[in-house]
Formats: sequence, structure tokens, C-alpha cells
Amino acid sequence: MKPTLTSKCVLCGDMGVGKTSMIQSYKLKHFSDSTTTTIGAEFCSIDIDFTNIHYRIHVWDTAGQERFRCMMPLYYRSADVVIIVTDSSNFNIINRIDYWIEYIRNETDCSIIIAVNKIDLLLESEITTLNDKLDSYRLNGIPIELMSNKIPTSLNQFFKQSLLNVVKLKRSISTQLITDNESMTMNVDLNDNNIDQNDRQWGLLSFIGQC
Ligand SMILES: Nc1nc2c(ncn2[C@@H]2O[C@H](COP(=O)(O)OP(=O)(O)OP(=O)(O)O)[C@@H](O)[C@H]2O)c(=O)[nH]1
Ligand SMILES: [Mg+2]
Repeated sequence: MKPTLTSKCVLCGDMGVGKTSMIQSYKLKHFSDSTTTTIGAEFCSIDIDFTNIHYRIHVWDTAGQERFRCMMPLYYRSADVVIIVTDSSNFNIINRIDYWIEYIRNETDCSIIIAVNKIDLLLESEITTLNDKLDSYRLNGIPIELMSNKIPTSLNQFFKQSLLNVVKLKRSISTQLITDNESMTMNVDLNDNNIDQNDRQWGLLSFIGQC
């Protein structure tokens, strides 16, 4: 049985950028147009096997609607990784990446990764131009990936490579910091590492905030 490393991840970004679709398309292995806007936040876990370790990523999919913004710090504060999701087909939303980075940086120093979604709506030339524009984030050390929930290969690559790399990096740093008790950070769980079981784990925690 493989040891399990757990990590907490928060999905954030404006309304309609595809946060919920991202989780659903990845877990259910098919894209559906029938998502409804998220109220508060939804929870699920994602399991990824890599070499001899089983990674369990606890994901909070937060609402993009402004009226829920005041609850967001509840989720960000203890997160290992925050994924900022944005919409490549919407210029106004793309321009809000800086807003989101600053917003999260005010709450936490966790790792950030940016998912630029919906590239299926762009022409090849538009993808190239956008990719070049986003280099400034890469130069600042923030991983930024162009992807689409409608393109399974890009979705898989986002979770199994880009996100996993950030999780692994975060883990290796925290493991180095707590050298005298590695098991605290590794959070080894030998009893529960069945991926299929987790497909049934979709839970909904809705917090209708009194903001
Ligand atoms: N073309 C295209 N449409 C997408 C993609 N991802 C999501 N969508 C569509 O975008 C709309 C919004 O998706 P959601 O996943 O509900 O967006 P959200 O970010 O969770 O929105 P909130 O919960 O309101 O914050 C839906 O109609 C999805 O089908 C994508 O990669 N490509
Ligand atoms: Mg949603």
C-alpha cells in the first residue's frame, strides 16, 4: 500500500470562468455544459498516483460571485495551493489576474498557479499571442497554464503535471522545514487510497454567508 500525502487546494476566480467544470470534467472524465453557479463553496478530493506516492488533494471550489467574496479568506488561509482560474476568451477577465494575485497575497503566502481556461474558443494564433503575453507571470515564478475543460489532454496535464508539481514542491519545502517530525507534514494514511472510492466523495458544503 502506498503512503498518501494530503494537500489543500482552493480554486478561485471570477464567475463563469469554469472552476466547477474543471473539477467535474476531470473527475467524471467528460465535459458537461450543465453546471450551475456555485453558492459559497463546494468540496471534493482528487487522487493522483505518482511513482510510489498517492496524492490526495482536497479541493475547495469557491464561488466567483462577488457577494461571496467576504467568505473566501476562510478557505485561503490554510491552503497549500490556490489555483486562479481565468477565461482566455474574455479580455476583461484575463485582465483581472493581477487583481486575484494581489487579493490572495493579502490573505496567504501559499503557492499560486494560474489556469487560463477555455482555449478551445481561441484560434491557434490567438493562443500563441496570449501565451507570449503571459510570460511576465512565468518570469515572476508563477506557473501559468493554458488549458480547456473541453480538451481532456490539457485538463489531465493541468492536474497531473502542473498542479502536482506545485503540490510536490510545496511538500518538499514543508518537509525540509519540519525535519524532526516528517510524518507530521507527510500525513501518512495507509487505510484509504482508492481512487474510485473518491469519485463518490463529491460533497457539498454550502455556506450562504451573512456578509
Ligand atoms: N467553451 C468552454 N466552455 C467552458 C469551459 N469550461 C467551462 N465552460 C462553460 O462555462 C460556463 C461556466 O462554467 P462553471 O464551471 O460553472 O464556472 P464557475 O467558474 O464554476 O462559475 P461560478 O460557480 O459562478 O463561480 C459553463 O457554461 C461551462 O460549460 C471550457 O473549457 N470551454
Ligand atoms: Mg462554480
